[in-house]
Amino acid sequence: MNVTLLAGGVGGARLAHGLDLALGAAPTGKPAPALTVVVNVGDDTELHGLDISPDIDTVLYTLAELNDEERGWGLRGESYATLTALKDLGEDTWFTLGDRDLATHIVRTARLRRGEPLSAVTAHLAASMGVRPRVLPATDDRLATLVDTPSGRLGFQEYFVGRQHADAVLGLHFDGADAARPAPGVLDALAAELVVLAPSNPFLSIEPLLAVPGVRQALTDAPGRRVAVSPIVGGQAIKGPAAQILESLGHEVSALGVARIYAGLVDVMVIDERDANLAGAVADLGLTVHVTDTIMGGPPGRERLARELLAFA
Ligand code: FO1
Repeated sequence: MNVTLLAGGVGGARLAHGLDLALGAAPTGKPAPALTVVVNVGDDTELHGLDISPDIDTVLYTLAELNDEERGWGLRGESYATLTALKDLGEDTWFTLGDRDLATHIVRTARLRRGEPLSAVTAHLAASMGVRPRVLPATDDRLATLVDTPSGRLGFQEYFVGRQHADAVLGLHFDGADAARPAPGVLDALAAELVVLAPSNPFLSIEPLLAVPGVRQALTDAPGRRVAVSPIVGGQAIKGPAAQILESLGHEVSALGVARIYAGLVDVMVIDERDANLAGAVADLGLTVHVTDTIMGGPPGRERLARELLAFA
């Protein structure tokens, strides 16, 4: 079975891990089940001269079981000697980069400068970490999410980490998207038997993927089952600013609000059991509704949710 997950950061990484665990190794003589994770690059940034792809790294570290589970991003058991030294040299250190995480950014930057596309660099990093699924950036081209706020247009990480996503979001701009091309393999991956939209932020994580020309159309025309998992549970975001952004952009802050955004792009909407009362209204949008516990927690919870999704293929 071929499965493709469209993912942002932490929520996407956790579901990718669950799908990897659930798909497991191929039984002898059977073709290997293939998981492709297409990852948002709108959060990518450059700091200290290094190219940083936070969502790709969150997905890689989580699949390699090297991630810091509590924070959701970065590596477990990190040290920060380099960041402290950078601070002593007068650098801005608002973006926390651990010593071992920095090695990832150094390798990425060096290879990009040698002319390798981000997809090839990501494949190299994934192989080095023993990651089994194929992890693809949405595009090898530059695509930067810019956030319009009452204080003006902000770069994504300035909004998200620098200002702790405290500003009201008036709109989003995906700079470079018009000229971006899907990375090799992305459009083919959307022809999988199952395409899952992770419980990632619909505006900050999924929209920038769909903004790459051809991707939204390929998802609309996808021949397999298309399933989205709501990142809103009980009117609140599982993590991050999804609830505030839904509200400021005029959407209902609920799994129904998310379903309205995804109607036409997916066949099945997975909502949390705490939102069971919304199932009828979601079904009225023409979607099949699956009600379950969507809070994944640790690996067993991720694998359980993933198995329920695989049943839709
Ligand atoms: N998120 C934070 O909230 N604070 C940080 O200092 C931070 C550093 C960081 C470093 C490397 C990395 O791969 C991710 C990092 N993140 C940090 C997470 C990241 O900014 C966001 O979670 C994503 O961009 C949103 O999906």
